Amino acid sequence: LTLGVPDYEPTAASLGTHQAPYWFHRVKFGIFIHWGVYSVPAWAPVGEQYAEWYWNHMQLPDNPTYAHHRAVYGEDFAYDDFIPMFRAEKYDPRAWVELFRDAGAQYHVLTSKHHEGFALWDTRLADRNSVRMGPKRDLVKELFDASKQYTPELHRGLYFSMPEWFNPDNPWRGHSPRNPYTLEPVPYTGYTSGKDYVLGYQAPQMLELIHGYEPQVLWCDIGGANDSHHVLAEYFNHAKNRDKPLEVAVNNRSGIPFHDFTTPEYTTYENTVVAKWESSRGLDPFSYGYNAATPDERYMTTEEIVHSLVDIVSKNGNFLLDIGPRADGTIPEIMERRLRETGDWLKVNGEAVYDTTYWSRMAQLGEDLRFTVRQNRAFYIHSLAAPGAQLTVEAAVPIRQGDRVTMLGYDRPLTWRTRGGALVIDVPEAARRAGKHAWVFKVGWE
Ligand code: FUL
Repeated sequence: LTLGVPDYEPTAASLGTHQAPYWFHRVKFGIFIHWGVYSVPAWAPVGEQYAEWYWNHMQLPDNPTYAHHRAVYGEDFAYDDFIPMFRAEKYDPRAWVELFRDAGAQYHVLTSKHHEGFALWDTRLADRNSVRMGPKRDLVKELFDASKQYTPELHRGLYFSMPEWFNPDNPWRGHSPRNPYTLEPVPYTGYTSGKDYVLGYQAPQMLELIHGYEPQVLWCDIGGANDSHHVLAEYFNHAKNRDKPLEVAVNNRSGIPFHDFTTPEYTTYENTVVAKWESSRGLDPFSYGYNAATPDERYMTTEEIVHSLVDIVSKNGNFLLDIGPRADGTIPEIMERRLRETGDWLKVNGEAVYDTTYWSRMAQLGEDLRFTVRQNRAFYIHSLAAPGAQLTVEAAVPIRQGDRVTMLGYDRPLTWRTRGGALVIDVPEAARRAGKHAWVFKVGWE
């Protein structure tokens, strides 16, 4: 009798048998972290451009970052002159993961390497990494170690940019970073063809992460030239054949048609999408990396975060909410506050979020209502607006005589009736005042 599951092979048919693991369906809320050399200048036109694209933007004369860079640092200041200023001297990975947990998140995804090519781990493949330069620390390892030790219930993922901006085969060849003096592309690893880049550098780096750090999510970016059939087969086999098997998920940006989940960016889907998906965005109005120019009042409010989370989860998505730490490793106060406030809401209402599924009949909603379901146990109605004295739900809510209706965060059962096809719930003033951001009504089937 053989119970072994056969190994994955580097073919479309074999990879196609892999799916997002069950935990990835259950978790719903993760924290994305964009941190790198770009966290030093930390600048972009507010609400318009991604600050983590600084190196690219500073070389385009029509881009406001070009003028900003010259004014603040001077025209002789190259992007890599920021590296010694990226010191992470106040980086406290334990404080980070405990904050993520307190925010009610159940996974985190750190940029192991963004398009700038600066690795936050101890890669053998390039000197431009955080162990040899800048912080002189393995930032990825420290985060994973802290997470395993202090928040073992969290799942750990890594972002990885497939093409760096110098890669000859990358999709933005025309916008590759240039030496600011000669305007030549910057070939700092010495690869001159895309094939050498992929086989000699990109794939080996991904394997370093897979074997050395064991991310449970591999969040690839941009695609382009790749060896992803082999890399992902190895990823899945490594996870499966480990002493204590890991369940892992890969997104849809590894450059091949295979994926476990899709990734709408600064947007979500209009309706339920049954294949697993995850929407990401920054707390910043339009940046993943820290933009020091963004005033606090432009950040997402806690209400917007809660509404996004509820909307996404009700349509079968996960919400990967991004923060941009400063170059010293501190998390800006406004970001920390927003995460803690989100955690406060989830402490009361999390049972209507975690481990739920979408309602198959969610179509034709009003603006303000969303629904989630806990298998065989409960049906949840999320009101994104403060309810009046009665909440009327014009949908065929699965409720029977004798079912109990409650509001999360309010301890007394609520009276209800059906009128026509609608469910009408009486909402006492005290219940309305007990809630905020989204009021969650529970139809208990137990
Ligand atoms: C995009 C990148 O270009 C952004 O900088 C960011 O990392 C986002 C999550 O993916 O494609």
